[in-house]
Parts: sequence; C-alpha cells; structure tokens
Amino acid sequence: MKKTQPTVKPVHTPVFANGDDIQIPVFTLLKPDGTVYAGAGPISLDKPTARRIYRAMLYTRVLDERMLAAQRQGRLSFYMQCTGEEAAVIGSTAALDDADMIMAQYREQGALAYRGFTTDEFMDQLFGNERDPAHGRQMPIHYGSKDLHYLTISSPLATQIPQATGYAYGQKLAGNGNCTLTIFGEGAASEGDFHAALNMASVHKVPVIFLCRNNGYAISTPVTEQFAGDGIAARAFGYRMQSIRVDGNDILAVFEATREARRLAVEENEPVLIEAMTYRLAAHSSSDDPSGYRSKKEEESWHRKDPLRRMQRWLIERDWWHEEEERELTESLRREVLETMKQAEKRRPPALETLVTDVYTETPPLLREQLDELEAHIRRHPDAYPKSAPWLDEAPAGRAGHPQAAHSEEGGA
Ligand SMILES: Cc1ncc(C[n+]2csc(CCOP(=O)(O)OP(=O)(O)O)c2C)c(N)n1
Ligand SMILES: [Mg+2]
Repeated sequence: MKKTQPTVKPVHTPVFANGDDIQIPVFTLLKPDGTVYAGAGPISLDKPTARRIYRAMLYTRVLDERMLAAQRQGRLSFYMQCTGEEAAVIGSTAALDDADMIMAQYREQGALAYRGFTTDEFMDQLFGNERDPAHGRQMPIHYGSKDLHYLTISSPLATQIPQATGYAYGQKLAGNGNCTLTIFGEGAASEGDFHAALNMASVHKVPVIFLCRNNGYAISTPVTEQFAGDGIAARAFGYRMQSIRVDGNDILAVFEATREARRLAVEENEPVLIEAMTYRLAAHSSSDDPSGYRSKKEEESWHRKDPLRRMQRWLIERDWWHEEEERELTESLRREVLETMKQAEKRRPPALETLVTDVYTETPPLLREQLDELEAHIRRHPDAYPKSAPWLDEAPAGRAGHPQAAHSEEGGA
C-alpha cells in the first residue's frame, strides 16, 4: 500500500463522507455442510496441519467441558470457554510460524493447545499450585508460555494490542522474519488502546496481525449496543491499513486469510486487521448466565454453524479423519484431562514466600515485614488455613521463628 497524505481534491459544495460506499465482504470457503463453495480460491491446508488443527480443536472442547464442570463442582474458582470460537483462534495460530509471537485476551486457550501446551501446564495454572509459574497470583485461565511464544494473559482489556505493535516493531528491528498476532474481542476494540495500536503499527509499518474475534457480545452487551459503524474491519481504513472480514467459523477461510496476512506483515511490513465473525456459544465466563440477555433460538442458530462439526465433515469427506478415530481420541483426551486435574488439585499450594518474590532482586524490608505478620497470623489461626499447606514449617532457613514474626505474634493484629 502506498503511503499518502490526506487527499486534498477541492469540491465546491459540502460533501460529507461516511464510509457507507465501502462494502466489506465476508471471506468464506467452507459451507456449513463441510463442502467447499463452487469457485472457491485455492486451499493450502495440508493433511498434517489439518489434523493438528482438528486435534487442537477437539482438545479445547474437551478441556472446556471438563473445566466448566470442575468449576460447577466447586473444585475450580473460575473458568472461561473458547467454545464456538475454536476455528478463529486455532486456524489463525496454525497459519503462523510456531516462533511467531501471540498476544491474546483470555479465550484463546486453543492457540496454546495447538502449540503444545501440556495438560499439566493448563492444570497447574488453573489450580494455582506449586508448579504454576505465576505461583497462584493470577486468576485461572491467565496462561503464558515463554517457550511457546505466548504472552501471559492480562485481565485489563486491550493492553495486549499496543504491546503487540511494540513487540512487532522489535521483531522488525531484529530482522528475524517473525511477526506478532494479537487476538482480542470486539468489546476490547472499543478501548483507546486498540486505536493507538493500529495507528502506531501503520505509521511504523510493523509486522503485526490484529485479529478481532467478533463473537457478538461483550459479556451481556450485544454488538448493536457497542458500536454504530460497520463492525471492526472498517476501522482499519482510518489508519490506512488493510483489513479483511472472514467467516470465523470456517477453518479454511481463517487459515488462508491469516496466511496471507502473515505474508503481508513479514514480507511487506504491512500490518493487517482481520475481523473474524463468530459466536460465543457458551456463557461469558463461569460467573455469567446468558439466558438473561439472549434467546435460545439465537444460540441454536449458531450451534448449527459449529466450527468443529464443519471441519469434521470436510476432513471425513477427504478421508483425512474417521469417526472411530474421533471417538477414541475424545475418550482418551477426557481421561487425560480428568487424571491430570486430579493430580493438579492435590498438589501443594505455592510457598508462602512466593507472595513477595519475583519482583525485586532482594525483598524490601516493608514486604518482608508484611510476610512476617502474615506468618504470625497463620500460626495464630491455623484452623482457618488449609491443613495441607506446608508453608510455615518449610520456610527457608532463617525464616521460621524469625524475630520479627515472634514480635508480631505477641503484639497481636
Ligand atoms: C479495561 C477493562 N474494562 C472492563 C473489563 C471487564 N470485562 C471483562 S471481559 C469484558 C467483555 C469483553 O468483551 P470482548 O472483548 O468482546 O471479548 P469476549 O468476552 O466476547 O471474548 C469486560 C467488559 C476489563 N476486564 N478490563
Ligand atoms: Mg465479544
């Protein structure tokens, strides 16, 4: 795309432009029945990648079902499902190089599953046990993996979007041939961060792909109450950025669109905006009940467009997948998730000390004092804390019986 200044062609009556003359089509290749549209462009998805994608989609479904049930049983405090949006998340991830960076929102566990995040890693984070790299300091679903080039999830919406522009600028300077994919909801795109990120990416021509999952809702707020413009795709034009709207439940279209976006980003330093039209089939989170704000009829109409079913039909049609294989895989994944969860929930909590580590090289005196007071408090009220917690007795040498702790205990709190 050419870089230009604003057009200055004179007219002599007031002409207001509102963008209505720009029609953004929806790119789609795969029909809901799993057959490909007549006249559809080339499909580059090969068998091994297609199977890897489908396995990750199945895994994510199984994980979501099991973990929501665990939350309902009171074993887990909170959960968020990717259900219904697996094609948008996994299809885009699969079109990247595995070393490309991903900066996501919170509903994109399918991207991690595709890259090989293990069930142990999912469970240790969800249960915040002693093996959780964040030491239980994040809510469940705030995964991250340096090895898999996946930035740790942040709860405040849209923070990852300008971070992605900055990171991708670094990739451009490093000349490593990689790009960054940032994924976010249409609700997050109402944040100023979204606009700042697009503007900076366009001005500095950085290799970043902005992927908006337009799933119809920001918690209970439907898109009709979120914005008046033509979705999210149209916003790219204000920054002279290329954009594409794609059927987000069509694995083939998401894959091809992202593949081309990656080429533009890496080879031509053109950032791209992708709007994936999809639907959040489940509740916003385990704390939400959608029956208060949307109809069963609406939900059912989207169940018929389920991205898994659609891809499954395409795979079976090509003899790349079989129903028997799916039954066996689903069963074994269910067993794996359940068994791993049982182990993770029994694992010990992180050491108490980790409350004040990781930020400063040496724990500052004020934090140390607070930790001592906490220890003293727990010793005074042992019944109010988990019996399994081995925190105090395993405190590093010099910690247990620390004079400060004794002092606080005497003083009372
Ligand atoms: C800055 C900020 N404001 C509000 C919230 C509360 N909040 C959490 S999720 C959410 C809805 C986001 O909707 P969307 O971006 O469309 O993502 P979806 O949940 O649909 O995947 C809101 C408002 C937040 N986490 N951060
Ligand atoms: Mg949304």
